[in-house]
Amino acid sequence: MSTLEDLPRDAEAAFAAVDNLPALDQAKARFLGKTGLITEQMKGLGKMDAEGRKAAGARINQIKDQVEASLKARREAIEAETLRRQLAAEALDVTLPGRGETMGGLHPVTRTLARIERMFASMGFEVADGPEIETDFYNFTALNIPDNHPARAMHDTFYLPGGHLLRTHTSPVQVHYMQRQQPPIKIIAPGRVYRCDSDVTHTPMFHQVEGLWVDETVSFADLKGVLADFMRHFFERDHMPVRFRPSFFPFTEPSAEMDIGCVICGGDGCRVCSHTGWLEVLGCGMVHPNVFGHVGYDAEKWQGFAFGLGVERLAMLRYGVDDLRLFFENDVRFLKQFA
Ligand code: 2NL
Repeated sequence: MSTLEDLPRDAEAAFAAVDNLPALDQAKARFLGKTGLITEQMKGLGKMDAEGRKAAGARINQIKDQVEASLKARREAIEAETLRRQLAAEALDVTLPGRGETMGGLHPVTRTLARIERMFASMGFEVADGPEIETDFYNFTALNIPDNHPARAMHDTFYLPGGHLLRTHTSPVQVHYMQRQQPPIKIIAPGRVYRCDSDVTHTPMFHQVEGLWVDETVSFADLKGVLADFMRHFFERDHMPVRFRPSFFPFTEPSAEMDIGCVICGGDGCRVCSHTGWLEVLGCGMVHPNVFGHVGYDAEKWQGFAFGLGVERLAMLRYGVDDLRLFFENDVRFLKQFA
């Protein structure tokens, strides 16, 4: 048990032994608390006579002041040290070199879309757009696609509640346009389209550009000229073999598929062209009279051609990308090669 005169030294030693505020508070309680050593000394005063009590009381108060002073000094030292440590831990070296910025770039599909739009714009086509959520009429009926056509089947089309669907091609944009505007018209409709189909060569969302030129004398010869010119410019070739094979679409008659000489092997035959020397690049044809009927055009007066092409497919051929899925993974190591 410490005597009164030992208390200042004992307290100072106890305060010096701790290095944080909660531990300091505990040490303080041992000396200055309700059951602490100083308070203990105060209680002893009751047993003294008046004279002794006055002297001893004064001495205890002096000692208490000393203990409180050393407590205050220690508290300030701990607070200063805590602040110093925090500042040291949070220190920033503003002279270190910065992390630097890397320049972003347009997605290869976006670049290909822009290139296609620019080329058709230079041939006098206006760019049209419209909603991705459509009705059965605009996506199918107006395009002469009969009720029982397999393209309407559940497995191809994403149906939404309330009789709506996600457009499976951008033709509905052209149907809306024809309803609003009498010929002559010369438009392309680029955009996202959706099909309930997903494997190595199909993604549920992809990009399409459709085109439509309607006037009094637009012919299949115009179709061939416009599309062959487009492919030559798109692939930057002076010489580009093209051919048109008969095909079928409900919305065109006659219909054709267009092939170009393989841009990978130059026509010699390779994996990309399945050793045929040819690449299928789009579908096209003369607009079916029933389509004109659905939008209120006089099919006796107007004729025109239409086509539809897949943007990812053209991007793959132009950039030599062999896997469609790379366009949708958005791996920066892939994307930065197009910056
Ligand atoms: C393909 C085939 C094609 C059309 C799309 C079209 C649009 C209207 C009227 C008539 Cl409004 N036709 N579009 C015509 C022929 C083919 O796309 O294989 N696309 C990837």
